[in-house]
Amino acid sequence: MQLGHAGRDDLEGDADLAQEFLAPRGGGGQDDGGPVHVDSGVSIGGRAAGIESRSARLVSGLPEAFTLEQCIELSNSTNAMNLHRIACLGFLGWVLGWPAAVGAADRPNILLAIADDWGVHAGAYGTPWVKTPAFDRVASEGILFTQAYTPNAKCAPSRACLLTGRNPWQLKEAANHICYFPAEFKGWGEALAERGWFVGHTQKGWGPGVAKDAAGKPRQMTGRAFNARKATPPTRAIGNSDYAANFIDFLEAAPADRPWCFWYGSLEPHRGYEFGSGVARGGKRLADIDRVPGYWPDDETVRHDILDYAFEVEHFDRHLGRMLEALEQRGLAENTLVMVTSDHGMPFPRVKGNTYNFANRVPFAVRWPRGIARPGRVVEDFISFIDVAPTLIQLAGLSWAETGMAASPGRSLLDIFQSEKSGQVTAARDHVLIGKERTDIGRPQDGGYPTRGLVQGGWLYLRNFEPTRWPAGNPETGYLDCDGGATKTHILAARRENPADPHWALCFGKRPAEELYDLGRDPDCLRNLAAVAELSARRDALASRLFAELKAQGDPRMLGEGDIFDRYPYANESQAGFYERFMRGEAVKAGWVSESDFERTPLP
Ligand SMILES: [Ca+2]
Repeated sequence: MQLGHAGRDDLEGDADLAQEFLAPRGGGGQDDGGPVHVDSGVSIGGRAAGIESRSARLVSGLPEAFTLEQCIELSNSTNAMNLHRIACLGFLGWVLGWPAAVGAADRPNILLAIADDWGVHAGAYGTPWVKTPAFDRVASEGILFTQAYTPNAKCAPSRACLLTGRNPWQLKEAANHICYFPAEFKGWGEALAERGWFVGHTQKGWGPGVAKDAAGKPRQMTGRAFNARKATPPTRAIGNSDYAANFIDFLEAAPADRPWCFWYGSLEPHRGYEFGSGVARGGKRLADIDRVPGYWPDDETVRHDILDYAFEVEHFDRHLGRMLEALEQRGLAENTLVMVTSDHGMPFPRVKGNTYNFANRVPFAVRWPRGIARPGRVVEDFISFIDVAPTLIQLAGLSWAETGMAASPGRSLLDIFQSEKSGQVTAARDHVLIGKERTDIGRPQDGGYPTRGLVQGGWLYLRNFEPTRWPAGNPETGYLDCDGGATKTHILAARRENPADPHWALCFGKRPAEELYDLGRDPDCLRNLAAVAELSARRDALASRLFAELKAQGDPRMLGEGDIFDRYPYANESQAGFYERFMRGEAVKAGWVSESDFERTPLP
């Protein structure tokens, strides 16, 4: 069959754009050129061995990680009292501005592995059709989070939230995909480098988009690039970067007397895929798939597409496994924080670029032998990408003020690392905010599809601010807000046969201003309950909380100034104004969708 993706092939003739904007495999992200409800099978392995010694090291290494209340509580406890006293003295010293007792050698190194477009599919989450031994190992030797979210399910804005600790509506231009990143927002990669950390990355850092400082110089948001090592890829659709070898080059270059931070930004499982590779090369079977989400047809084409995605996830995981080995061989595993996640859900219709359960929820596991109490825990707290920056800044022994980073509404995860509890550790972490603006072009005047949402208590509430617009982009311009691929091609073809096709309506059709889903009964978010009278009080309570928090965070959408997000320029000038240019007959290129994605006439 004709493969839907045009990504890599089209990009080859346009290397600069490929590098800078479309994050192809084997190319680089911007920096080079410059969320469970676990559906099944989560195993909770209790591993209590070595807790005491770990606690001791943790306490001596990170006194500032305790709150004052914790210190009082801890110093009253009889367990390891002296150690806690030391910790609390350290904390008080930190509060009072005493010189930090933590030497550079005591700070953990940081390895952040971020896959591109990987949903919550891993052995540790009970997924039977993908093998992720490295991720599962990080989880079993650390903490597996079941309710981790990105605030925005598209590459550039998601990564912007991860780096800055701010929500997309607090990031001006950086709320949008392919933007000019505002010089005023610093990320932790830059903050750590300024404080003497050795910071580097391989492949995709922040992006796609353009990030320059106030003087016009390209920014190194994830440090220096390490991309020299190449390897033969397992399919023709996977890039040739040897991520793990690049990490080893980074380790060799890292000065022994400085802590380091490495960003492993794989280009998998971003599209395109080699159709059928999951079966042909990965040894998978279509019957391995336990469940196809209700918004896609369950047939061979879609199952192949899912397994091809799985095969690419495994490529990411293999390199992660080699990186874990490299840490062990160098005696670095004990004091390295390994954090593994993805920028958002899979690159399939109604997932990437959307605001549903499987769009914003991401895989998330953290290992740090010296700093995580009772490893092997599964934690159900709601955490967000905006919590990562406060976590890493605290681990680095820095105060937020001295980083020069704009204020973050996120909360450091250190309390969860240090707790011995599983399940819900911190009661206040009971919800997350999500939202989007322009996650791609393809609508008149380069308009976005503005949405805000709240996940709490098993419910997802969404407010769509421009419901007359097309969520996945206009049909006549190829639904550009949805990457081309076998499942997309398949669903679009089905609507041409049957205009009432339910999958098309769910994935590409217009949506009402309000949506409400019962995530426990309906994790696929198929039945919108916003108009159910019996649920109106719940709906309104969720909306009130959402809007109150957004207002407190200065969201322009709450202040009647939301249109500003549509006015920010699209950073790829060759594609800006795509809708108008295409409609007047100009041959505008869009390598991430297929020719057949373009409807011949506008749809009502
Ligand atoms: Ca991505």
